[in-house]
Formats: sequence, structure tokens, C-alpha cells
Amino acid sequence: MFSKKTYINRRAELKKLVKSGVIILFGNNESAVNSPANNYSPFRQDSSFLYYFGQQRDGLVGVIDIDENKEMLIGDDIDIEDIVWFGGVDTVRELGEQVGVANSAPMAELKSICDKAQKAQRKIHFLPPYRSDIKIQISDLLGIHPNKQKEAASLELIHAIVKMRSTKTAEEIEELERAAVIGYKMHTTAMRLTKPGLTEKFVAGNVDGVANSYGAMVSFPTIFSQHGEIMHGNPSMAELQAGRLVLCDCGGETLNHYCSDNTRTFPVNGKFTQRQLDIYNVVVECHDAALQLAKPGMKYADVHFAVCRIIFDRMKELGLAKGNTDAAVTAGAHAMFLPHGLGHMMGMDVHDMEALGQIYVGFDEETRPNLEQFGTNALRMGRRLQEGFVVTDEPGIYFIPALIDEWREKKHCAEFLNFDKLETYKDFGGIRIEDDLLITKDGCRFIGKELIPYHPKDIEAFMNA
Ligand SMILES: [Mn+2]
Repeated sequence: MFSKKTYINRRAELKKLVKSGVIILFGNNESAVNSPANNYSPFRQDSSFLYYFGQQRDGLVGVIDIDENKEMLIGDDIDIEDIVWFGGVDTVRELGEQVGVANSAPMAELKSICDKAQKAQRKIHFLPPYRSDIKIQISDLLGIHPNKQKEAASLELIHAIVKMRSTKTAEEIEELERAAVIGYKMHTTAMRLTKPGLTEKFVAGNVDGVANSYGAMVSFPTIFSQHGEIMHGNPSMAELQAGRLVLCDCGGETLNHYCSDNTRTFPVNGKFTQRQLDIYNVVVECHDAALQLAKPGMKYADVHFAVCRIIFDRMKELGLAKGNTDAAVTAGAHAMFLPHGLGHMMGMDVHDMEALGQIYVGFDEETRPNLEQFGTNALRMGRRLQEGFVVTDEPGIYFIPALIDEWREKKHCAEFLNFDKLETYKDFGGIRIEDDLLITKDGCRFIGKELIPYHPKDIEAFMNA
């Protein structure tokens, strides 16, 4: 937890931005796996609740009455049964005091707070809920059907929170640096363990253990797969095979729930083939290009398309693509190789604030998403960068057999692609390299004092040490 002052200041700023009404921020509840008391562990608090109220206990709701300048932490104190099984915890009143909240109340009181505000026709601000239990709670409290809650969520509150959480403060950057240390340990563990004959799941399980050992948890389910062409490939019981590449995309969260998100792709037997290097080095070039281009004022969509053009030029040199590069990228032909965006905001959520709506996080009035074109529609972050933003830089090149077949059959972008040559890459897999960029005053830098090896000679040296 940060100091009490941090949370007091954040709520004061939020009140200024939202201007009037009652803000209700729902914390998360425990979530059952397969029976009521067997929960996903560790408990994960909602990030916006955590940002303004700092407390990690389940079953809490934060209320900020802007007009009456009154803040309240709502929740039920635990009983003797809970103490017997889980140990004692501070009272809700104490939890509130720790983050500078003067008032507390049991959960039953939330209904009367909502009724009173509704009767006075005051605006009640809440965020789009993403868990079913909270949807039911909002339905009970405000009489809004779960299917209508996303559109009933407060745009003023969403915009205010996006504005605040997008720009990371010095103490948040310190947390992200701590997360990067965990990420480094996870990735180097994967590289050190990987060898022919082990299963993907064995390596991935060890990687997850590193996250649990040094921080709170993984920041998203670990991707560890020899099928790198599957964007989010789950680790399987498949055995690692010499000659193949394995893609590892994983990150850890600090105890305060700040994330890391990195990807490395490396040869199972510690030595790249020339064919692998031909593609790998293009991804390195793209990864490093973003580092040169990203700075305040630059649209991240423009960095993305600069990378798309590099990929297309290099694919032409390898005989996989043809035609005018600008025309090809305009037509979306590059998405054969890179069907996702260059990156996304990162912070307390790995896709930061995704629950608030990607359109509010990655786009604005000036920069609108392209929802029509395959590949470009997966761009999560397009708008102009500002100092303090943290975005991922994650170019990739993939050879997806089903996509090659589909486009060939439909003759999609046929003037820009060499399908006969693409056929020969159906067994290649996919490569992604990902690091986290902090936008600085006049440029950017990677988060993490020590970068996880990514240049081929560094990876080979590391794996063969
Ligand atoms: Mn990512």
C-alpha cells in the first residue's frame, strides 16, 4: 500500500474531475472455483477500487459523495467463524482510517445510501461491472438490469479514472520496476529450464511459481507454447522438441498489484536456425524501432503502422510478400504476419483499465479505432502518448496455417502476398518480443534495469551458459 496521503490526494483529484454526484466503487468479492468456499487464490482486488481505496480485503465498497464531501468505506466486519478459519483482520473502520477515509458502515447501509441519492435525483456514478456478483448487486441497489449496466455506467467517472490512471507517478513507476524484476526472474527461469523432452506445462508451472514466490500472482495466464502462432497459446502437455521455437509471454504482479508483461521467443535447444533468424531479426528490428519512435505527442497508432511497414518490407525481401508497402498496409495485408496491435497500456491491470472500455483507454476524439479491418481492429492503443504513460512494445510475426488457407481461398490481399511461399512457412510457428515502455519527457525507455535477453547471441549465450 502507498501512504495514506496518496489515496487522499487521488480521491480529491477524482472529486474535482467528476464534479458532482455520488461515486460508488465496488471492490471484488471472493470468486468460487468449483464450490462455494474453494476460491481462486490469491484474492484479486478490483484495480480502480485499489487505486482509490488501497485495501485488498474482499467485500468492500467505496463511496464518495462529492457534493457533501463525504467518503465512506462500506463492508461487514468478519465474525468469529472467519477468525477461526482465516485469522483476524482489521475492522472496516480501521481499514478506512488507514487510507484516510473517515466514515465506515456495514454493507446493509449501501442500499439506503443509494435509495436516498436516487430519491433526490442525484447522479450515482459507477463503472461498467465485469463480474456477475457485482452486476446482481448493482441490480439490487439501483434497479438496473445487468444487460443495461454497461451503458448506464458513468462516462464522467470512466474518463476521470482513465485520465488519472494513465499517467503513472514516480511511486507507481517504482512499483512497475519491481514488477519488472519479477518478470525478469520468470523469463530467465523459462530460458534456463527449457530443454528438449520437458513438457510446456512443466516449464510454465515453474514460471508461475516464480511469480507467486516474489509477488502476488501472475498478471495474466502464462502463455508458453511451441505454437507461437497462436496469440494466446496455453501451455500443453506437448514435449519440447529440438529445432522448434517456444514463445513465452508472461508477467508478474507486485504485492501492490502493479504488472509486468514481457514476451520472449527462443529455440528449445538453445540455438537458432538461419531460417528462424531471418524472421526473428525482423521482430528485433521492429521492437527496437518502437523505442526510437515513441515519445510524447506521437500517436501510438503511427508507431504501430511504422512497424507494420518494416514487417512488410522485410517480408518482401524474403519473398513472402510483394507490391507497394504503403498500399499493402492500407489494405491490411500486413495482418497476415501481425494480426494484433503493437501494444496496450499497462499498469495495475496488464491491459490497463480494459474493464473501463478499451475505446476510452486507447482512443480519444482525435484517434478513433478502426473496427472494420482485420488486424487493425485488434489495436488496443492508438492515441497520442504522454509523459508517464506505460505501453507495451510487442511486435510479432506469425505464420497461421488457417489464416493462410482462408486468405488464399478468398484471394484476400492476393496482390500483396506470395501464397506459394507462405505455404512453406506453415510449420514455422510465431515470434513475438515484448517489453514495457515508459514514456519520458522527450522519448521513452524500457521498464526494468536489466532487460531479459532478446538479441539472438544473448539468448544463445544465456541458454548455453
Ligand atoms: Mn502484452
